[in-house]
Formats: sequence, structure tokens, C-alpha cells
Amino acid sequence: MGLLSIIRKQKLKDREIRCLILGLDNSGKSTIVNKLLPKDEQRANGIMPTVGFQIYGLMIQDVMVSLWDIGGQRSLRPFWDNYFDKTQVMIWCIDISLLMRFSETMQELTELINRDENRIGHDCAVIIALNKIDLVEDKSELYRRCKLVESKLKCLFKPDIRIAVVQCSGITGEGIDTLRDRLIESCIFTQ
Ligand SMILES: Nc1nc2c(ncn2[C@@H]2O[C@H](COP(=O)(O)OP(=O)(O)OP(=O)(O)O)[C@@H](O)[C@H]2O)c(=O)[nH]1
Ligand SMILES: [Mg+2]
Repeated sequence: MGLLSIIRKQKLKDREIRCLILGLDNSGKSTIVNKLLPKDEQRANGIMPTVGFQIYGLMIQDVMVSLWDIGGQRSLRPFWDNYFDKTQVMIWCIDISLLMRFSETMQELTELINRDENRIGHDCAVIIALNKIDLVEDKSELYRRCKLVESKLKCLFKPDIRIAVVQCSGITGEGIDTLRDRLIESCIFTQ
């Protein structure tokens, strides 16, 4: 971490960072959020589809993050825009195990970006969580799918926009530490 990043991180201390986690229903947002929480606050089971939203507070490297877990069902999507005020980071969650929903998730992300071109990737950093990697056992197939998504993202975002892509599993916990790191890095770089 460079000097500028350290100074920016220092400025983040004692401040609340607001992060939204969005994406299609069933992509695993609430499961990821659950894994990001401290072990003693995690639920062992019983995660239900999110109706509306849930807010969680978590400390990551001295930074207080308020994490907004927003329901992804079709009927809830028209309300997504309402949550962006004062938001520094958006995690967009994609179920990498379900090829048949790739075009739907890209379509929703495209519409979200197009509705306000100055928001996502500018005021609000973007992290793409490629979730459910545990369900794609064939590693070369997983690689192919990740590359496919990344190529679509390249078309969607202008080259100067920094996005982080993280492969993870909300069930096994693989990649969740990386996601946590990217979350803080994104906040630092958007300050
Ligand atoms: N195998 C596997 N299953 C997962 C993973 N993440 C989530 N799931 C399962 O996927 C289903 C949906 O997970 P949720 O976390 O409720 O999905 P969501 O995106 O919050 O859904 P909405 O709240 O409806 O928008 C649940 O049965 C989870 O157990 C994962 O990484 N691997
Ligand atoms: Mg949910």
C-alpha cells in the first residue's frame, strides 16, 4: 500500500462506509453477507429470500462498513436506485454456476449503469462477486465462465473505470477474505 493509500485509509477511520450488495434473486447476496460477519454473528442456516433490505454493520480493518443487503427479486428491482445516495461501494453478485441467468444479470447491471452514468464506477466503486464457485467443479469450465463475464464487463464499463472481480463461495467461504480486502481498497481509492 502506497503512502497516498495509507493517508486515505487514515481518513476513513472513524467514518462509516456505505456498501450495497445487489444482484439477481438467489445469486447468494445474503449468504455472502452472512459469511462476511464475525463468526459468532453468523447464522448456521435459515437464510430466506430478502424482502426489501437488511442492514448490517461490520468492522473491516478499523473501518465501519454499513452493508446493505438488498432483495433481488424482480418486483424489488425498480427500488434499487433509491439506495445509492451516499454509497461508496456496490458489490454486484453473480451466480457463476447458472449460465442461463448470465444475460439477465448483465441486462440488469447495464440498466442500472445507464440510468445514471455518473454514479456506478465514479462516485461508487464496483466489485463483482462471482459467487457459488463451489458448484462449478470443473476448474477449466469455471475459468471459461469467469473470462466470459469479464469480457462482458469490459464492454460495459469504460476502460478508465476500476472494477474488482472476486471469485467466491458464500457457502465454503472461499474468496470471502479477498472480497473483504477489495471492499476496503475500493473505499480507499474512491475517497
Ligand atoms: N452452493 C452454494 N450455494 C449458495 C452459495 N451462495 C448462496 N447459495 C445458496 O443460494 C440460495 C440463495 O441464497 P441467498 O443468499 O438467499 O440469495 P440472495 O441473492 O440473497 O437472494 P434474494 O434475497 O432473493 O435476492 C440459498 O439456498 C443459498 O444457500 C454458494 O456460494 N454456494
Ligand atoms: Mg437475500
